[in-house]
Amino acid sequence: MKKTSLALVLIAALPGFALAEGADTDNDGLLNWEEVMTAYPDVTEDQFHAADLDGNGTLDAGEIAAAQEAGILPPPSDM
Ligand SMILES: [Ca+2]
Ligand SMILES: [Ca+2]
Repeated sequence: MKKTSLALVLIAALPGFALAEGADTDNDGLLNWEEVMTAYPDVTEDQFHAADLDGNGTLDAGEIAAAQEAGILPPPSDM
């Protein structure tokens, strides 16, 4: 299972995932609207829905990274 462990380490090293760790209060690896609202009060609900590319109500690491690039969420360096 060494390959799995390596993959997890690589995922944890992604900037988007590092951001989620600080704002992800229930530690499920996803940001829901309440977590985004709490961590980033400047983000509107419309922006949250725009960042939720698959519309499932939570932001995964990829959606967070895309939102950071789009300027919806602050980049990790601003944390
Ligand atoms: Ca969460
Ligand atoms: Ca989503």
